[in-house]
Amino acid sequence: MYHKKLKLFPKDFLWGASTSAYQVEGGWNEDGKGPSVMDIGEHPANTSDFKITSDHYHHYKEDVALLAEMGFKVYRFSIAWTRIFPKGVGEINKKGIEFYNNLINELLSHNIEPIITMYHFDLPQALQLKGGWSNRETIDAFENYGRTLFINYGDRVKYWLTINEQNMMILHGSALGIVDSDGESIQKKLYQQNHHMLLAQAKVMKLCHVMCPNAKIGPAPNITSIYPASSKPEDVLAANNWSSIRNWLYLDMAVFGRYNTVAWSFMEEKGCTPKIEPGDMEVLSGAKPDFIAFNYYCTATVAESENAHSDRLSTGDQQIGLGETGVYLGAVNPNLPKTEFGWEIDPVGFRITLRELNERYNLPLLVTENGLGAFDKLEQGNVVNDDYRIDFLRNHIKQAQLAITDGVKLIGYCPWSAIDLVSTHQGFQKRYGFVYVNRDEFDLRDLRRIKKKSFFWYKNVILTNGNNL
Ligand code: BGP
Repeated sequence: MYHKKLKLFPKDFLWGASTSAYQVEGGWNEDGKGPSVMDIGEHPANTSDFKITSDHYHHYKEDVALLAEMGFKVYRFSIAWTRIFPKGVGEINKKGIEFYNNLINELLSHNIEPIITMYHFDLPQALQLKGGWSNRETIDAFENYGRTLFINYGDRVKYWLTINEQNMMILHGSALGIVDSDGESIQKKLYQQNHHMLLAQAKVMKLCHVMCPNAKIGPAPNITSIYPASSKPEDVLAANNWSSIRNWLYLDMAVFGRYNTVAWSFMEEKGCTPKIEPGDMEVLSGAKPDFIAFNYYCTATVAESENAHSDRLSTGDQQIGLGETGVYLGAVNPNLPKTEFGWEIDPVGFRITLRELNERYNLPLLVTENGLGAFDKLEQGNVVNDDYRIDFLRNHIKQAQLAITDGVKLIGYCPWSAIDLVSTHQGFQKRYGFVYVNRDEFDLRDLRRIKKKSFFWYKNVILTNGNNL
């Protein structure tokens, strides 16, 4: 739909950007922090580990000052569960509590509201050794951890996110360190873990509403519209299948407290329906999010699964789905360009996704990730000319404004990432930040912070409340 006049971004729009603890903090075993599955998981060859990353743990004041200089209204970061509870449960680590107290206070002193992700892939290794999310005790451990966060930070934090990209942990668990194969069908195990994570999420949402009545809490999955590869009804059906399994399984439960029917029939078909204990469905339907946060990188295009598709992709990750026999087959969208790392670029798909979420759930929406990973180059004179990133973000923000004009209740935009950090699978060379961190894959150099061209551009976007792109 074309609009003669665009609506403006709301006056209190939450401009900011995102990071996650294991990708940005470093200090992986300092001040009593315990190991997480990300700290000790395997890394693809030739990529950095997560031990030092951008060393934000020691640079947080300088980093917050840079975010403030850009005019951030919010900063989305995650708390490392293992800084608070080194073993996931048990004794609280005071130094961990102190670090996030300092970070939150530093942000507030610069008028930046914290948006906290409680759990971003980094499950405590001690819990993993006891079965991780397969063990129902992890649900209680998460609730206990959530309670501790609300007690310690609930007086100052207004926005909470439960679990980052639960759907990606289930669909790509092996890449995110949460799966260990011990003979049982991996898929069955994963959907049982999914059920437990959904319960854990419902419990902390409820707890948050009781303990912090002025705060808001929501889930943070990776959501994208799914296109059929052609107008063939079978392809449209495949897109519908994949959308239910990839997107709505997670959000229908968070919002409506019930399993999505197509996703459930998929689990039945695969023999991987979770065991539901008495009382579980009451817990799941007894909690409601205040908003939906979601990460958007690009859309997906799929065909009917029986068709051998010549453009079938050879690798799978958060954005690239390979396929599932009898359900869908990943396809290339010939209308979209790609990033240097092979992810399609689809700003219009961002508007479509925003509309779809709005129509389905009628809740405020918060974008918690969106961005371009690239091989940035530090040029002479401390300059990084990341015009490609500016183009990417500009085109997405334009579509966000169109979605707002369409009637979508979008409350904020936090692209990935505030500063450079280690990518989930592709090391430090895949950079996303507004701030360049001077290190390479293995040589830590001086970890100096350098403002990229996009830093100055985004500062002006925020200053003009999105009017000057
Ligand atoms: C999301 C994760 C982030 C981040 C981002 C970019 O799935 O929530 O943690 O890693 O993707 O992905 P990558 O680092 O693989 O480029």
